[in-house]
Amino acid sequence: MRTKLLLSCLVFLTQFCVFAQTTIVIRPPIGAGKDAAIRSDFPTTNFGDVGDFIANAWTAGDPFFMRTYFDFDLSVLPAGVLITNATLSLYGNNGSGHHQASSGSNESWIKRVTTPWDEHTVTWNNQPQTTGLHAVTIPQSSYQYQNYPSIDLTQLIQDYLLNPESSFGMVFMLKTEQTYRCMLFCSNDYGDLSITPKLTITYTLPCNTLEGSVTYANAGSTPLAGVKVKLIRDGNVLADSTLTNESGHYSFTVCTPGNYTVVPTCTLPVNYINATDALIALKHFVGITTLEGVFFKAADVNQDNSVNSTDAMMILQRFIQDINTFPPGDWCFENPEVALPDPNPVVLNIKGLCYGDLDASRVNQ
Ligand SMILES: [Ca+2]
Ligand SMILES: [Ca+2]
Ligand SMILES: [Ca+2]
Repeated sequence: MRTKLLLSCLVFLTQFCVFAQTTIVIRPPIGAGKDAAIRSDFPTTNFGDVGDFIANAWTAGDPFFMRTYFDFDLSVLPAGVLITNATLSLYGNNGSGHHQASSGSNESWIKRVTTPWDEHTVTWNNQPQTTGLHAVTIPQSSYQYQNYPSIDLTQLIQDYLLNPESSFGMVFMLKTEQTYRCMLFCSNDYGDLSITPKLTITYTLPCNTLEGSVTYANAGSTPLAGVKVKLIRDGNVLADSTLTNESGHYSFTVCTPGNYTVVPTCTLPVNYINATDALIALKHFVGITTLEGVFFKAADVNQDNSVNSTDAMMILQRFIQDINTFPPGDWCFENPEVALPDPNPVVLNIKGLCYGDLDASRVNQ
């Protein structure tokens, strides 16, 4: 029983091991949002710039219907977010002759749109397709110009993010399109930004696993055990540190967004610096070979961002023990960078070399 309880707690903790909650409000400037009404008795006319955000069934001589397609730019959300809450706010439009309280219920739908549409070409005849999955009900209004400041779209927005290839905004339409029913709000084109449609989203991100191995840059990729690996956030914050295990493996759990750099530091003994290493530096200098990556870094023993005869000479001096250190120290590593959070586990394998050991002949002692 205790084990079971403990396991449940662990599952609970794992599920709730997430980045802190973030809330954003999406309300584009007037005219910069995406919404358009369509009307059945003007089946080829676009109403992309009207101030009405409308779902109705009315008459103008003959009966007609109106629906409103709309979308919010969700690209402002980081990839992989978990939506904890999404609220749509719609505000009553009293600048029009339409009425909400009318014959029969004006209860309406908000459904996800599954095919593309354009704000300035969508019409009744070419309106996109929708799905009823997790469709949201806007309940019947109690009075004219009623505001609906907290319509819960949490599940619908999560669907939207999980199915980007089939999510193109939403439609607002009456549940029963029967004459003299209407629900009317202000669109993004309405002249008062404070009552245009607004989407408020609260989200979290799962913590990231950041792991990899630290190995010597030789043919066998010899694991470097006991290497201290520091995790630096945004250039100067020491976020965490750990030691590599016998396989050279390291692992971090990261729950704070930021730009991370992995910085191994090593005090293992340096050996096998010899004339061959100096020759490799010289070959690079004269263009016979090209040193790249951590090999270039390890060859630049005086750390002046070039590899030349001065470096070759210093490597020789180290070989004959004329000097016993290089200006930047004994070890250099790749220092990979990654922006977190990332929806997937991040693997960063890191190569290291002793400064000067350009044929990677060092052996573990
Ligand atoms: Ca519009
Ligand atoms: Ca140099
Ligand atoms: Ca060597």
